[in-house]
Amino acid sequence: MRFLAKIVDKARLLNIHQILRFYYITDADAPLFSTLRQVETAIAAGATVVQYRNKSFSLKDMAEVEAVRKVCNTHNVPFIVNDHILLAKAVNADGVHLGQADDAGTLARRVLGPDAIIGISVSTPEELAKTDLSCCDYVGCGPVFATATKPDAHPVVGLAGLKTVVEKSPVPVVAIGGIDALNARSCFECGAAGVSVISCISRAEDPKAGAEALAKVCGCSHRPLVSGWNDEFGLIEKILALCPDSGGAVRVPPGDDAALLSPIQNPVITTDTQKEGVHFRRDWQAPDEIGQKAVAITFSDLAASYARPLALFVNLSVPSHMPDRDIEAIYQGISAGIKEYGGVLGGGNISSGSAFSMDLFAIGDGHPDIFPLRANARPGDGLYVTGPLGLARAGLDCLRKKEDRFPDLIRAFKYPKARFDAADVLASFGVACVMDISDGLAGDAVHIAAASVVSITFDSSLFHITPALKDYSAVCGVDPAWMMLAGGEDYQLLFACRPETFARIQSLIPEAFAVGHCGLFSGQFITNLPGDVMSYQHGGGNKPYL
Ligand code: TZP
Ligand code: MG
Repeated sequence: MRFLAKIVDKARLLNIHQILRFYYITDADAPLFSTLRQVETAIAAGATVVQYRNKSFSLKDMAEVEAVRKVCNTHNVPFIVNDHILLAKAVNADGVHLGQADDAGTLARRVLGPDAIIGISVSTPEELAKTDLSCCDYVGCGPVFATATKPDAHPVVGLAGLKTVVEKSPVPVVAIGGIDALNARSCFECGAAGVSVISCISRAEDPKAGAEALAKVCGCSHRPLVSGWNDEFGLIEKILALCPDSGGAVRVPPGDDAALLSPIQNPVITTDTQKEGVHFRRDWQAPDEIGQKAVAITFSDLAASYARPLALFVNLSVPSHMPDRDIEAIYQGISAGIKEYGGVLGGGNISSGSAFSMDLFAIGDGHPDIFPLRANARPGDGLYVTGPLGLARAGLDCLRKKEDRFPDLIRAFKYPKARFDAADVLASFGVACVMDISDGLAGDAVHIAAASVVSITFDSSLFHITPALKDYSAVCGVDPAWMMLAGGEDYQLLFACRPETFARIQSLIPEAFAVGHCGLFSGQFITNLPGDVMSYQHGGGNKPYL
């Protein structure tokens, strides 16, 4: 466990070093150059982080803050707010920078959460010694050189002062005060992780040239400015070009007010919602991975219902700062998912919203004879799964802990499969009790037990533990059986049938295995659940269930 903590710290440190390299701070009093243009210029030149600093901030400046945040988000540049923890919280900033006279870093951490970047100003080694850095990710040290931008700045600390602060500071140090392309290198030579600048861009005769010259010293490269999402119709056209041609069940392709489907014998309909921060995180999953997983998850319900996918409808809610290319990438993933499982994009909608979320609706063609139900388990049935469990949960934990030694587990979290192949086998044996496991074996088995009024007894000695989960559990000190019972998002099928039927099924689905059996209802849905197993909450770990 200690070893792991070290790896996590190192990952965070590396990341912070990269972020601090070219740190632009906005200048609310620049005579010729609006805050937004300053930020665009700095970002285009290659700035790695932007701080919104406005000593006379009032609510009338809110639109400006939002606009700066949007440009930063669109270009994946962390956005930090100076002084105001609550403003940082209100605009969902990536962090806050505090002075010695501002609220404490500990308060900022409590309000902004564990992922926020928190910086604090320190001018001298003595001040550093007095400062509580327990919640800080970096220190801003200066003024290193004389500056007219902050009239109340401390006396100049010089390169020697900077060097001492760097040596004594437990967190990376960014130099500030009077820095430009000519003297920035000397700050790096003192060990600074980055340089913070205002006037060498905001008040330069040629701000673009000033920003580009500094970027060069910082080793940052120019990035093309892109606009955020704004043209629904243009975007829809591009999206439709990415998706498989309509046809099949959809007689009128997307573009009209509604879709016209061919008649279907057994329409099966399912819906799912995917929300940023709850079901996915964009710093963990690329947009195409998010789209592809959303399709697999939605179609998994069709697989569990013995239905073939016919048409998928997707409503996207996207914040205005999200660039077109990310939305297109989401649809590339959606398209890949549809191509993998069949069906077509039947239509959808894009609207702007405060957060990124997707609502998906899928229409499938059901099996002519069987619609499996959770209520069809019988006492004496065995309880089985179609493949490995616990991998996605372990993968999620790896992403949370920035643990990169288990790529197979991370892949299991990012790319779950809808088990149509296994569903075909179960249907061919007439298995009548099936569901897909999204919330973890323990939580989902309760649904079967409750609907069928049976008591389920797990038998963890029967669990198949994959080598990857075994390794992960040994390294991280977790119980693999717990991961399999409590972990969610594997999207294997959970089913109940007679043991002799399972023996035949297993010859066709070799990775399937027994997890327990169903008995007469004894007053408890699960007879032997370890006390600490809880049901899986997407995005939130686990919560006590029942
Ligand atoms: N804190 C110490 S010096 C300073 C701040 C905010 C001003 C930096 O501005 P410039 O124009 O880069 O010297
Ligand atoms: Mg301050």
